[in-house]
Amino acid sequence: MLNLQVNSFRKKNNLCGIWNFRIDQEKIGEAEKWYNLLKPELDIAVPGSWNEQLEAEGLMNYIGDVWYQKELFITNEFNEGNIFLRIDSADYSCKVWINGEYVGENHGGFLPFEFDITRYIFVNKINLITIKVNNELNCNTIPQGITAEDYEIENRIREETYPPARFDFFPFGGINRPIYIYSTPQEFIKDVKIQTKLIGDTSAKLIIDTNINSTNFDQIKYEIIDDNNVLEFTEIGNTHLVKSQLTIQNPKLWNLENPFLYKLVITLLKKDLPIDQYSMNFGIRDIKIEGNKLLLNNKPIFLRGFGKHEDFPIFGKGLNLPLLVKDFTLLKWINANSFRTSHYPYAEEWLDYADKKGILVIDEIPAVSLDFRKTTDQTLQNHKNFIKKLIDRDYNHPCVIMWAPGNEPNIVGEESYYNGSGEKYWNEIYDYTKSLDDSRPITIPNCQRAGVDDPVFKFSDVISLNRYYGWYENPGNLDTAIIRMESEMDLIANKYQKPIIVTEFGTDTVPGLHSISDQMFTEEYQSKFLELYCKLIESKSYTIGEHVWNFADFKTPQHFRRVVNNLKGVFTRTRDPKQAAYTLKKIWSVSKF
Ligand code: GCB
Repeated sequence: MLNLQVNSFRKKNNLCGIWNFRIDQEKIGEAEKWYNLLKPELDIAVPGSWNEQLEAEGLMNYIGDVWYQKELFITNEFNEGNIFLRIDSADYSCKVWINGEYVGENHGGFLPFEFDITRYIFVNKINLITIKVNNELNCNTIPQGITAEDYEIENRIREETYPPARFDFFPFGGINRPIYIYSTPQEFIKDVKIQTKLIGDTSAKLIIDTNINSTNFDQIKYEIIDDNNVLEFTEIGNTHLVKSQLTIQNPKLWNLENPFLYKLVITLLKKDLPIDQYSMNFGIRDIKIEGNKLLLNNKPIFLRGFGKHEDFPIFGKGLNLPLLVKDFTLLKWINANSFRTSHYPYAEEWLDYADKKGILVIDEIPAVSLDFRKTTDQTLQNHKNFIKKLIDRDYNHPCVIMWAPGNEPNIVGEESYYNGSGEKYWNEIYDYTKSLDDSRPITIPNCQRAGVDDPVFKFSDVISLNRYYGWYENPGNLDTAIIRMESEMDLIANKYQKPIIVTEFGTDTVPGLHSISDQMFTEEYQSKFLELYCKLIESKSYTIGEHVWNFADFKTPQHFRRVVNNLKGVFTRTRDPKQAAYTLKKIWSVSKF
């Protein structure tokens, strides 16, 4: 799915701003046709989650339906071609009406979707756009949901959170990423996929697949631009899918020190005249596993960084560009080279920026803590759909070096998971992901509770371990923690003979709390814990990375083990450094290779 852009053929209207807003706790909005006139009670900023923004209106923990409405004047510029409504994410499902007419719906948060609204829009007039958003989850959705009743039926009273969630991040609801109306010409470039492959040291093969909505064009022109040169070639048109191949000699590679991006400009031509154009950046780089090593452009690389979250006070999960810039400066400051989009795809702006700044990304989908007592055929289907949409959006990003089609399955320790059902499930997910992209390794982080026989090990090219010895296990006892961590890592490395990343390790830390002995929650404890873990992980020849949990404190559902936030951040929720930030900065200033 292509990013939006404005040029002489394509227009775009940004609908971000203040929208009319109404809560629909009784779910009566559709019967009462609120899409004709909302009678708004409140306002809401888009992008942004409703929870903290409208806390004073009682929405902090709200799960259910809400309605957004906005009037928009559509200018004459949109008179020709196709008009689309694009929502970069509405968490977790939504329905759309334009001028009172039902347009469509989308299920699944965290990724963009769009509707062709050409026939619903009045040009040169005011149009009424209505969006109903719902943030309920169930056992078929990705992520899976849970209710207060489920906790009781399953006798998991002490595990109950409010709002109920199967995961340890706040279930922020709302239109969390931008909304646009955009237009394309009648005949337009729908999608572009660029595969790059290094051949020896001196050339790279490029395969460009361009998808066009029509066959009514004669030629398609490609220009590949680097700093000083333009490589141009043309293909004959009249097919929906144009496949092109070429070789670039002495390519400028995308790497961490110099994340070089080429520019590709594609122009559709009819009778020698341009009828549409799309330009995009791409990088040439190679990522592969060889033995125990992760190789970027044939050179070993060791991942140092974090699991993150999209989370900030008041914004919730709303796209927050100043925060994005700040976080990348902090990643560079602390000498990190990578992060994981735990536990869902982030706004594409994060990937664009990682491409630009030379930061590597493990791209994850929200199949977090799947409960195998509850998965259904529908869960599997939704899971696959999610993977497809993720790869459709993110395939062209050089920063994305690995797919994580899940995180910590079977955290509840269900026995039947090991009788073949878990294996069958992950086998399908693995094969499906590979069928969409076999150029990137796959990893599915394992939790300690799922143990060393977790079938995800078999279906991961790289083993990812989330471990908390010294926190949830052996609290306060770092000596024992490190001994147990080492023996488990050695065992798994021996058993599976695959490289390992420790994708989570960390301690909750209250900034300003200090102690001269090993006391949980103090800054010294977090700092020492991370130092010991990094030392251990980096001493093993089978490891290829360490991702601290977490980059910054983040809001969680309410539970007695959380003080509003998960405090495992190395930075606070508002990005002040804890002592551990300086410790990591120092450790990571020394190159691993
Ligand atoms: C985990 C989860 C993560 C939690 C973390 C914790 O294993 O993957 O979502 O936030 O542990 O802090 O408990």
